[in-house]
Amino acid sequence: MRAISSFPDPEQPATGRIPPEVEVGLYRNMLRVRNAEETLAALYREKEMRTPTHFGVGQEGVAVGVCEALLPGDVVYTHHRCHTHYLAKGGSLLGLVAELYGREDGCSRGRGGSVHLTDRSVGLMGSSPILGQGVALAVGSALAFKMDGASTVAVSFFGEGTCDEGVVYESFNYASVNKLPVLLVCENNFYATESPLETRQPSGTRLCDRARAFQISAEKVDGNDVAAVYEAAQRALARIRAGEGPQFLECETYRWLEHVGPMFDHELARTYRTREEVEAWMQRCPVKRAGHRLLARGLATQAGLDEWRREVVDEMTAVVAQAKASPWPDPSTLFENVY
Ligand SMILES: Cc1ncc(C[n+]2csc(CCOP(=O)(O)OP(=O)(O)O)c2C)c(N)n1
Ligand SMILES: [Mg+2]
Repeated sequence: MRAISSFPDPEQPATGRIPPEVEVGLYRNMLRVRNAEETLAALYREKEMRTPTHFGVGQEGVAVGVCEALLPGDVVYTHHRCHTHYLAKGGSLLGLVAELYGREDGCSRGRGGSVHLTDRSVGLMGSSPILGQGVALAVGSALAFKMDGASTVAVSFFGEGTCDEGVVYESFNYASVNKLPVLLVCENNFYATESPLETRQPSGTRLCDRARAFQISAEKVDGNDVAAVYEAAQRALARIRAGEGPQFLECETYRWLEHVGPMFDHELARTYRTREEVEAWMQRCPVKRAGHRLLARGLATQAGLDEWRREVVDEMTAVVAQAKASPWPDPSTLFENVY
């Protein structure tokens, strides 16, 4: 099990001292994101959603942990696996669901689909399926913030496969030389489409060392431990806001579903990774782990966790009905906002 043998190897585990209200918020946000994506994945099989969809089920700890540490005015750029980041940054559930159904109430008014979520009102500046683009754009935003003397931070979420793109290193270099306020968050889920990390990078490669080569300080964290991600993001953001320039976080995590689409790989008899490996990572479920910690800290009861679950299910049920009732975009507006 390739992706298991290298895990876990965080540089700093969670301290266990997160304020209770934050710990509860991290759990409830992850639960909401998980339920939204699992519901969408189930509905996707009805073939009413026609957009190619990359689910982030299993990776919620990264989006929620980082976004919880941000200030509302901070901005986020992401790539194709973007639902988690949109919701974690405060995006509208209806905006997400209606976008996947191609409706006018979608955050991109039904024109973008799953890989083009954008919502300036919550600082989700853009999602792009072009790997590396979200890194360059975040660095550009960070340059603007620095020139304006603002304390705002730009965040880029990208996969470890995106670290194989040249533009990423041009962006790292520029951000470092100019000490730009950008947080570079690499979600290392060990695969790019169906290609494992070890077949793409020389053995022993450490992604953090790539950032350090540009004098960017870097930290590796257990991405399935939302508290550890939150604390690492807080440390990195404090350094950025102190003027120390870009920071890199490598968050090790794992995607449960196929690369694009709602199925498990084993349902399609895919062989690029084993069912045992997927199931071993499902045992490390970030949502369950956070729930166990709440119980252990006495911050929730099992009945309380069940009640929160019912709340997110009810919210999602209502939003799906609303999205399906939302109007289609008027064809006469097809060329609006096209540049
Ligand atoms: C510039 C570019 N090259 C190739 C692709 C095709 N592509 C889409 S997703 C993907 C894998 C991305 O892997 P990673 O960055 O690790 O993100 P993950 O899908 O694992 O979240 C590839 C190669 C693309 N979209 N853009
Ligand atoms: Mg990947």
